[in-house]
Amino acid sequence: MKTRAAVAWEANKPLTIETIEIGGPKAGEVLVENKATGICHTDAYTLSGLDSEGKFPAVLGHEGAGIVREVGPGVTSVKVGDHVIPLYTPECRQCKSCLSQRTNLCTAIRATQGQGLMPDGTSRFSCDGGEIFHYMGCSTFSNFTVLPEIAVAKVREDAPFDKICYIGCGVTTGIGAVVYTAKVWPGANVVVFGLGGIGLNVIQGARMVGADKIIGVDLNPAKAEMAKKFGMTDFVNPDAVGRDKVVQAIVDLTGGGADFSFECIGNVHTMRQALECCHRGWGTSIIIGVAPSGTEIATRPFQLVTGRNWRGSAFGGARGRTDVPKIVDWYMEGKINIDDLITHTMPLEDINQGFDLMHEGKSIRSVVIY
Ligand code: NAD
Ligand code: AHE
Ligand code: ZN
Repeated sequence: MKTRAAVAWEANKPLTIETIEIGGPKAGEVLVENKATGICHTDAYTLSGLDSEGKFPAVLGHEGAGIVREVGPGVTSVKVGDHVIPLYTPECRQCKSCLSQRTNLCTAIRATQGQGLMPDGTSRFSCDGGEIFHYMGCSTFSNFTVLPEIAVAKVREDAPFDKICYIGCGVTTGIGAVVYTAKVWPGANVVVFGLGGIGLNVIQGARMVGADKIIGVDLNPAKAEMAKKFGMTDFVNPDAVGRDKVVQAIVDLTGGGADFSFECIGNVHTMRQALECCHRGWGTSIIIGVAPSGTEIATRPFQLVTGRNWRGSAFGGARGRTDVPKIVDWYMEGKINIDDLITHTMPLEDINQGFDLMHEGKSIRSVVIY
């Protein structure tokens, strides 16, 4: 069948809207009609050409929500008409990682996903006979997409697509990093580097679990207002305190260092600051930001010898099929705020404006509505 999609033909070029071919679902797969998709900084990262797994041409997008329109042979966990959120971190419940209960990083289809292909090693997208790659197993910048059933979370049907699509990445990544990865305790001091679509969700997660000080760090002072609304208690502008004095400013504010810090930028220099502003003996820094391939992090090993912990978090440590429906419930019950973070909506034709707004620092989340 045919579908409308925004295609990334090559790195650093605007997406173009095309009518492309999409093959139907094979065994264990489903065809999903996307109703909405957010634009995450990771889409921009891959489009920039800095992603070692970035393949072109591709249909990008990994923050969607939609309806199952067709199921392939053997599909048992969802049916036609179900509302779903595509998962770039699937949950097969059978691989070593899923069974370990120690990680959300399911390995069932990771190898082919990283190559822009479905689990059988083929692409289902093509245009004028030429192959187009999938992206992060989701390709939500296409109106219709094909996914393995282990890569969709079935969600309640009264939840609005144009809001819950954000749970497909940003909301879950930020809140999950607090709740599932770091397990921030009530009364903890928390520092958040980067007050964008991810960092603001870390902030609301920290407030939700009862953190004491929630310190935000961003070069763009315009981000402070929204951050305060979501629970930020103190703001550090690196240009105001001096870029080499950010660590000291946080140590002073917290009376010795943060219990937890979260890097939500994707910059190896701020990753170092995020570690070094943590409290001696126990402070834990969580890397969420995705840094350009080829870059490396550095610190004095003494920082770790003296008890600071350096960790990372993908998709907030959430197990997609298990945890995503619960996060949708949190939203529907008013426990988390998504609406105010979606600052812009647009039709697919205007998707490049969403990228422009992100680069200009004018949006938190842009959502494309099909
Ligand atoms: P965003 O563009 O919305 O926000 C980034 C923020 O960082 C902006 O407010 C910007 O002003 C600020 N910033 C940039 N450079 C800075 C610096 N040197 N010092 C202080 N602030 C600075 O991006 P986002 O969608 O929130 O994504 C943030 C990062 O998280 C990206 O690297 C993205 O790829 C990554 N990410 C990771 C995961 C994961 O599972 N680990 C999931 C989603 C996104
Ligand atoms: N392909 C990139 C890695 C990008 C990356 O780290 N992705 C995160 C999700 S970002 C969502 O916005 C992730 O889940 N990582 C775990 C995984 O298995 O990919 C690169 O740099 O090579
Ligand atoms: Zn993302």
